[in-house]
Amino acid sequence: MKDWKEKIQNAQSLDEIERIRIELFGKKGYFAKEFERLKTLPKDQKPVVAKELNSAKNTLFQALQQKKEELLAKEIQRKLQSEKIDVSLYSVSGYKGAVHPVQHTMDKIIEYFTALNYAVEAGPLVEEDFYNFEALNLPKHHPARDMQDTFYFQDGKLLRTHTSPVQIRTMLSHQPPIRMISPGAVFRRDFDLTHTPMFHQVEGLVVDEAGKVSFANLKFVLEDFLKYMFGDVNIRFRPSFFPFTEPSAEVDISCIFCEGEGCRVCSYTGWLEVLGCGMVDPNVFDAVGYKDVSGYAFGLGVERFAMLLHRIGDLRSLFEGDLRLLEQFR
Ligand code: 2NL
Repeated sequence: MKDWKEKIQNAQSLDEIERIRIELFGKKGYFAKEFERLKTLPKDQKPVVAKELNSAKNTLFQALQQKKEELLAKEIQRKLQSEKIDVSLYSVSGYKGAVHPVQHTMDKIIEYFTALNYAVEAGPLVEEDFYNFEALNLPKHHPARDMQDTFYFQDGKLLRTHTSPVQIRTMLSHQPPIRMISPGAVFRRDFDLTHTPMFHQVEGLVVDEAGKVSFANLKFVLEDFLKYMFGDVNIRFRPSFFPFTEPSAEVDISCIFCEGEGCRVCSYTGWLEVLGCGMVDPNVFDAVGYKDVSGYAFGLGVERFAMLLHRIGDLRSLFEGDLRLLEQFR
């Protein structure tokens, strides 16, 4: 009994414990033999020895169990130590991430306007006709709707064709003054060399009491913005038309590839069109219930800005996810 206890105490491994268990409690083990021997004893001795045997069996079984748990805990500690991984270590190889040129361009645009205290607003990609068209002075069956071929859902909802619905939603939930931009993805049924069905826009809107916001304010901000984006370029405003602004203008910068000399990129005009803008049409203010206000708005395509800034020749290369392009922007 004492020998067995010592043997258990001195066990070094779970394997050893298992061997002792078989020696003690196995079919041909110590206790099996002792209980067999019990049968040969005189009748009066049997109960006494049986009691001793049972008590020894219980004691040793508990000692074995305790030692087993002790060794198991040690084994777990040893495994935790040997399999420890330092997740804070730097990896030795592999690709570093990079900001995609479209996101990088959008970030730079957002940075300019947030510095001027413009709020950055977002809205749903799946829109309703009212916010995307109706409120923007684009009534149903108006030919101008064809300008932006739209993805429709069967229930009449649509993928927004511009981020203007974000401005409409903001005007409906806030009172002027408003000073905001809405960057985000937009969708049009258009896919060729210079168009992708998804692209990104940043639109801007400023509204205040009537007379407080002028075309001159708009011109100053956009000229300053374009110099921030493109450096020392010449800028011109050309009269244009949008259903949601009146008057409207398109904005050109002098070609950054030929500096206005004329090249393939600017179609030998010396100018690149980069923006649309204007004073918000009174019909838009009527649609959102604004009275006695004036405001300006503008919109731009982020992919076009990214291509000019990073001198990327083919629009589609922005969407292919080719690491050879992306690696150049690390
Ligand atoms: C372009 C032209 C533009 C706007 C977008 C706008 C929004 C509201 C009211 C009035 Cl809620 N206007 N947005 C105005 C002028 C031009 O975008 O060529 N974008 C690529």
